[in-house]
Order: sequence, then structure tokens, then C-alpha cells
Amino acid sequence: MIVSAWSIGSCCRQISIVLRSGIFAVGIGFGPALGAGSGSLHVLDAWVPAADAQGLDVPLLMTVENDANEPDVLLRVNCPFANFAEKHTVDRGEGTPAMRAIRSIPVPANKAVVLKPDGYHVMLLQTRQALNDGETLVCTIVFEKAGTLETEVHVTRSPR
Ligand SMILES: [Cu+2]
Repeated sequence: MIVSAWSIGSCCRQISIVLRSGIFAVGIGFGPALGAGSGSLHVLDAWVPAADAQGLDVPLLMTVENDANEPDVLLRVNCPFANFAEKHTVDRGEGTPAMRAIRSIPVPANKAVVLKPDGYHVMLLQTRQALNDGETLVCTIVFEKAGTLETEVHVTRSPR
């Protein structure tokens, strides 16, 4: 199951490469169904760690690829399997690195932002169900310019 989940991820990547090279007919047909996004902003490889219980806080990790010449901003996330979602950054000062909630996650122009536990990420709070390894869920992500994108989220015990 994990293998097929990650092969979907690399499939998305191929599609966005196709989009960039200008063969639009192929990309438009597959993009929305795979959660690859519309236009020049794509969400790739979204995943959450598996969890046996509900009521937990889990990170939602993904790559946001912005092919536009303008910066964008990740404003909100809604996942039906969690009560709340926060955007986090990690502060590194004198002591131990600490997470902090922020209003939005910047997505620079012509860049791919990799959300990760020790940098910008989304934290899902109070999960409403167990998250089973191999399962595929769906979340909605709202960007300031690109608008609302639906993306598949893979549950995995062993990320790459
Ligand atoms: Cu966090």
C-alpha cells in the first residue's frame, strides 16, 4: 500500500512537469483527481503519520510547488478527520527549537516549499479518527491567490 501511495506522489510530479512543458491536455485531465492543484500552484506528496488512536495532534506534510511569477500564501487547511488545523513555524534560539503558530505560510514565486516538522508545517489538532497506514484521505487547502485546492493525503507509517 505504501508503495502505491508514493507512486501516486511521483505521478503528480510527472504531471506537473508535463504542465510546465506546455502539454496542457494531459495535465488538466489528471491534475484535479490527484490533488495536484490547478494553474501554476501544486500540492504534492501530502501525507500524515499513521496513528492508532483519535484525539491526537499530527503534522500534515507536503510540498507546495509554485510555478507562478508571483508569491502566494497558504492561508487555511481543512481536513475532515481533524477538528482544527494550525500553521506552524519552528523557532531556533538559544534553547531547544520550539514550534509556534503563525497566520500563514509563505510560498515564494517560482519555488517549491517543502513542509517539514523542523520548518514550516501544518499541524492537525484533535484527530477525529484513527489514521490507518496505507489509507488515503482528502484535505482542502486555501491559498490567497491560487484559491482552494483539494488534495489527497496519504497515511503512512514510514515516510521516505
Ligand atoms: Cu507544529
